[in-house]
Amino acid sequence: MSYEKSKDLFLGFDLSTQQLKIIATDENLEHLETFHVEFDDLYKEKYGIKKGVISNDDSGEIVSPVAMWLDALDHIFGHMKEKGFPFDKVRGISGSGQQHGSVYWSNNAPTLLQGLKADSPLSEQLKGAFTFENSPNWQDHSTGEEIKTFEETVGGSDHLAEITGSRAHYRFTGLQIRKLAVRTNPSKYRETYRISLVSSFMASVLLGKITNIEQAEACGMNLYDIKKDDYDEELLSLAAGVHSAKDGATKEQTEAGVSELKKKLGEIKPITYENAGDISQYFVNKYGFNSDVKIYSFTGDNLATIISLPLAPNDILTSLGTSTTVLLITKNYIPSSQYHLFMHPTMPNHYMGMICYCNGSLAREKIRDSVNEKTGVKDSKSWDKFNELLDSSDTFNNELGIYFPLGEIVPNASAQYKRCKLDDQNKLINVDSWDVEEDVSSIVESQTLSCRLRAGPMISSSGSADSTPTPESSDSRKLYQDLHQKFGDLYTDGKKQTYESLTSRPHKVFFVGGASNNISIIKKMGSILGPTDGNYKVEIPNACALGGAYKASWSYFCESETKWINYDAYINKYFNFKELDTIKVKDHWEDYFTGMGMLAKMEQELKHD
Ligand code: ADP
Ligand code: XUL
Repeated sequence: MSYEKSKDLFLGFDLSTQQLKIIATDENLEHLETFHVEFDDLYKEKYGIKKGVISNDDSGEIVSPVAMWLDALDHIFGHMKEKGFPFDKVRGISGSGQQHGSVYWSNNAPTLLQGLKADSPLSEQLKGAFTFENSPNWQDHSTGEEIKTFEETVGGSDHLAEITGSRAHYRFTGLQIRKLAVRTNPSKYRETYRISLVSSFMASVLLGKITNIEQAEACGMNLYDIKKDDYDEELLSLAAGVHSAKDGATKEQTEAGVSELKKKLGEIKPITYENAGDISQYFVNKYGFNSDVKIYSFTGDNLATIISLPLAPNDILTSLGTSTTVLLITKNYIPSSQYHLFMHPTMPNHYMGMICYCNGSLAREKIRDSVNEKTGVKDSKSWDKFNELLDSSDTFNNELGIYFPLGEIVPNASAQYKRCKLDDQNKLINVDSWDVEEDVSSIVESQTLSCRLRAGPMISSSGSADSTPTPESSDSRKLYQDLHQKFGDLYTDGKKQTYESLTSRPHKVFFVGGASNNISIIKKMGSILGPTDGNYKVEIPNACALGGAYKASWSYFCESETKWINYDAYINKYFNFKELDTIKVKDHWEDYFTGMGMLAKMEQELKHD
């Protein structure tokens, strides 16, 4: 790789569960080279990990060794140096970390970080810098008790979501902190000087000083009041184990415990392009960075993914991996216990909605397998027959199925199948089974309609004070009235759907992930979601690292201009649009109003555990 033509380089980090990745981009957002370290390849024995983590099946505890991340950082920079990487051209660094994980610094950390010497590895010099040697991982399931405590205390999951953007989840940092502070190691918790998230931990190491948690990432803790732009004191008291009712703490103990935890977490400053400082001399001396390389705040991996694309408000990114994750940008703060809202990492007053489904590709594979078996397709993994059937199913035929081979998160329901037809009186009739061929279109339709029902409130203009209302067209008014006549009021996850939420269309829809290679599937999905400005398929194998590099170069650009440049304007200017594949789709948005009504009603009849 030759860097001769590049003037300025930017590095984007991705510290994920199984690897550390770094992408180098130039001043034109050109992606130049990727470097990575697989943790299992190098550290299986040294740290006793498997797939990057140490798991305890009995307790559900899953952690990652912090020292391993330090080793990985030295290793990857060492490898880049061996390959002659021009560190002296790097101007800025940002990146992302797996969300929710936390790192616990000791009192010695500031001195140790400041005094790092180039002649020995980070992990050795920072041995005494942590109170806990492991970081709770996002896959951890050991905090069931804390979920109950958090939700009960604030009056339920929906109320917790109102405050923090999400209901309580095992992996969320506040719950993990409470587990350590109350159940597993109160004295080490008390000894802890500062707490970082995985993202701010990596930024801190690069800076040689502990830096703040970034505001968008802070929303993954169940501690931060998004509307107030500040910590919620009652939730902090829970995390610190000093809640009056739950922990029997006196007023003084609560106040002291809350203020102690606030100090440990540090202040959360509003989203900014401003740097957090210059790179530590350790990296200057050891690898040849210039002393004035700027370190910009690191964010969460999903948050970094949305900034790797020219995503504007009301655009949807549909990630069709093993599970389906829908990320969207919205101005509307409409929280729900069924999905997550985070602040947007580069657009003030915007949010990222994240809907995580459990039943995605695997549920579709089951239908594919049945179709292949029934029709005698030899290659059982072939999608050809499935696609042929999907392509020939043109519009909605008043039949819909729900396919949950695994328990589902959205909506919260146990593993089950449900198939319904709509009769002439618009009544739902349960059907035990139908030809498996029917399931092909039905599964793609119901998965997409679920997303449309949930994205609707977030992309509609009704929830936002300063956006222009959707022009009320007589067509959409009529569609809404017909729907209402058939089904009455519709509710999704306990919230009433409105005219705006049911009739708002997304702006653009982007498809990524394994199943986005299946054009028949994404065409069907696109035709139902009905974006006004097109459907696109994108290959972004290193999205979160790339998002980090773009964030670094955008921040550097804003700093050099000494003013805020809108992130989407910046990305649009430099983004290589050739990387987007436009998918031509027949628009069936209107035909699926009845489908929305059916799905909303069917979801209300689902079984729960
Ligand atoms: P991960 O969640 O591990 O990142 P990927 O993004 O690689 O996964 O997606 C894997 C899933 O993509 C598989 O479960 C598979 O069903 C689905 N997939 C891959 N290719 C196709 C295809 N041509 N048609 C439909 N599904 C596909
Ligand atoms: C998001 C989450 C995961 C991790 C993966 O809430 O827990 O997507 O961020 O690294």
